[in-house]
Amino acid sequence: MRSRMTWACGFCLVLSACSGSPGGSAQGGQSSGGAGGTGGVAGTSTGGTGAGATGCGKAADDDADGDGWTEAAGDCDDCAAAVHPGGVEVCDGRDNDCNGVIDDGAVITPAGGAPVRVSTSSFPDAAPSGLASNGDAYLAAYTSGQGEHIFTTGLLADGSAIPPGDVELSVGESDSFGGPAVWLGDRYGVVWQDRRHGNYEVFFTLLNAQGDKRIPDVRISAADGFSIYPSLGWNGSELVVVWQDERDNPGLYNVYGQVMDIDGNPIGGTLALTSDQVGFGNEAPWVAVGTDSVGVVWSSGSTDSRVVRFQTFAPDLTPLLAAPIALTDGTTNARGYTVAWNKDNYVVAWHDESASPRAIYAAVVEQDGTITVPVTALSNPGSARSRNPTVKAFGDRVLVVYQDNRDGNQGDELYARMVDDKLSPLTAEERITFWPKDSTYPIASFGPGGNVGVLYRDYDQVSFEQQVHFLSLSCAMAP
Ligand SMILES: [Ca+2]
Ligand SMILES: [Ca+2]
Ligand SMILES: [Ca+2]
Ligand SMILES: [Ca+2]
Repeated sequence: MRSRMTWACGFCLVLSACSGSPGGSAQGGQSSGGAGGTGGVAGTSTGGTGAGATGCGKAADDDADGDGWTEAAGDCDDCAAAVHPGGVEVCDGRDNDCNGVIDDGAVITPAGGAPVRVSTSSFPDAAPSGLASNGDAYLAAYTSGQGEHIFTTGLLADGSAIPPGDVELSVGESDSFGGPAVWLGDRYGVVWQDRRHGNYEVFFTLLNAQGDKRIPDVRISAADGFSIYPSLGWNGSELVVVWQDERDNPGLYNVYGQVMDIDGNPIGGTLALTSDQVGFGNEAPWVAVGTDSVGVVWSSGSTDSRVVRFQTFAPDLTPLLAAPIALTDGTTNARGYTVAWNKDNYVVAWHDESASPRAIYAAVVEQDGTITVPVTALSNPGSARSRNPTVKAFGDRVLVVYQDNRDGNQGDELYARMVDDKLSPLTAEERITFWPKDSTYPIASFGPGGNVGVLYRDYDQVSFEQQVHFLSLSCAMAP
């Protein structure tokens, strides 16, 4: 028999009735390499899995994508021929001219199409965990049946499934919960947790665009107690996985991390990223990869009081700051946090369930820990509340998508807004879902044509089951 965790902050990411979610893990797929599509070069997608099979971007003096520029000469993405100094900026989720800004000046608006149901299994509920793109299509990952199974599926730009559709990622009925997916230039990487070994461990594998596993599952953690809530980052040559781990102290968590090569081979040991345990310990980390650093956000605290903590690390996960930064003061219930790298600094965002207003909040933090933009409300829910932000960074601005119940439409709807790199609004808050009942847990990814795909949970309008759906925000260059 399966057993299901019910303690304080168990798998609230898929159990909407549970209000104690630390949240971060419900927002997979924010590939921290920046643009979701940073590759997709023809001919590099069928490589093997041995060392050196990455296909592009391995040597600074190679011109792997054949665009005439090496990394050393300034090619900021040697996996994409449409990206190089002097390139023409087009809507593609990439920084074509290597000025540090993705899709300069482009306007992102709702595409207008109806949401597409993604989860097709027979389970009466499903929750999104990851969304990434190779520039031509998406890979979606989701958990079905509250941990019964994890599936992945390829999606076209409009959200329609690429045959064969759902492919099971999990192994048997092993209490499996999905995590983020990231495009690695010629393949997808995905992380998740399951308890095939008795208690939860973190796993990784590589998938092709159809969701087929290309290597056996890689076990990332091997420790007493639960290892859960993995997040995944990619810096163009190395992966970093972070998760919360119970190995040091039963019932109390620390954040752990592991650097890996593109094939899932460990580089260095598994490292504890936190040590000071308060309340439940350190939970539900989220990672983003910066130019010369790795940014990790997590929380510590108790059921109704949480501190959002942030720390930067060197690429080998050596701490860069003497101590983590506290972004909230512990008097409120801050949750649902995430982090993205925005050209020069980190944007950390979360929601607060007891602040006034109960809004989406964010701060801008430099690699050296300097907070250059203090905590700022990104939404204005009035007496309602906003939750679970997902952010996509463009370099000079940030798109934030979140859920909010201000409209009274039987629960939450998704909203989107663009803010600048100082967190000042560039657009109004715009509602992007309209079906009755809750629309929740958005995960955004750059996708084909620079559109921003959003994977989220909504009620199927026939069965009224909570299923994973997809909608698209379209990119248009300014005239
Ligand atoms: Ca090149
Ligand atoms: Ca290039
Ligand atoms: Ca640019
Ligand atoms: Ca572009």
